[in-house]
Amino acid sequence: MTPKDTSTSPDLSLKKSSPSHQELHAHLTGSLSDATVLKLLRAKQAEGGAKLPQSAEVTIQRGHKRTLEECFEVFRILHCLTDNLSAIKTITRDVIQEFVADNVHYLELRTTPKSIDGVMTKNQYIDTVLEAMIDEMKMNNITVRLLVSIDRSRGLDDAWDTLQLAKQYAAHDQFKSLICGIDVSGNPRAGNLGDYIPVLQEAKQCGLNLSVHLAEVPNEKETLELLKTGLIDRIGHGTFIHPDTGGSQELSQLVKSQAIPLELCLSSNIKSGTVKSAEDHHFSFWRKDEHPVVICTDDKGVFSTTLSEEYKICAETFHLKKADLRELCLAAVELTFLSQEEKERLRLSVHTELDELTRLES
Ligand code: 6MZ
Repeated sequence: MTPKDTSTSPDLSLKKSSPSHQELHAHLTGSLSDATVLKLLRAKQAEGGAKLPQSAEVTIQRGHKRTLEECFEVFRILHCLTDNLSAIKTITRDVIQEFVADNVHYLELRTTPKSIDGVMTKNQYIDTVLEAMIDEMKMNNITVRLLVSIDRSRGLDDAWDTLQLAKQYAAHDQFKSLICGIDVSGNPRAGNLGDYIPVLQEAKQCGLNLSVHLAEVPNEKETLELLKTGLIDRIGHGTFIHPDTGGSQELSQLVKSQAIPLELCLSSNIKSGTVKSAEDHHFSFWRKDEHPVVICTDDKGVFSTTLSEEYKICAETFHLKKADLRELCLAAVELTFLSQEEKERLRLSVHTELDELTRLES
């Protein structure tokens, strides 16, 4: 691994001239910065027994690409570095601090609970993530919520297990307000999402919000089956749904009729090769149709990006004006998995901030 040794602690300077953002699609392990990876490597080296690959590039710099399969290999390597509770605490804290430094005021993190015999249980994994979230919220101006991820490559038993865990925490006195739903992710070429529908039905019955990675690669049959369930609250990526980007009228009609918002991650899609270039990104087609979308990072570490960079790419590519960006910001608030009361508070604070920025500019 050859991460740059730029700094061991994140830059906390806030960008005051641009509005704060809401991040709704960020995988915890994929969000690790080079600085954090280096910290973890050093901890492993200090332990002395690390079985680590000799060389691997963790981040994908601008202009560079990898296949989706190669990206999933990077996750596997990162999981070797995050195989204990101390590392889970470090990565959760670092990732949140880095989002704070990028002027993110609301963050929905997602992660798959993992267990390692004799080292950590899935409960301890989630406890550690939630405790780190609470610590960081006390010290920073950020609200963080957690989506518990089902990894489609881990099979149905693991998915039921994850759902039980999510239900347990969603009913927990101390933690319930921090759990905002279930994410379904993992290698889109692994398994069949249709098999997971009973899990999603139960999740929904329990009042959990559902964000599902859908059509990240072309798969009309699977996408149709999932959309027809009417269970999905937000779609991750949705690259091959719109008829202009390799989907179909039927798929896009199903998304539109249910008004399912899309979580769009430009750098991720471009660098993993599912979208040719920013100009070709499905953002433009859905926006033209006035469909709800939110700009997200996906894996800010692996794809070497930040949320403000994603907004910048979007603005430059699609010639968005300041007003358009602010409209996107406000729209993002509506797409959060917050309760109505919490959403109202966030909406108010974003409005106040945007009014203040407009006043400073005039
Ligand atoms: C699908 C993705 C993903 O859970 O270990 N993940 N799943 N598509 C993507 N697009 C590139 N990026 C990340 O974070 C890493 C995990 O998030 C999912 C994968 O399951 C990956 O192993 P956690 O914190």
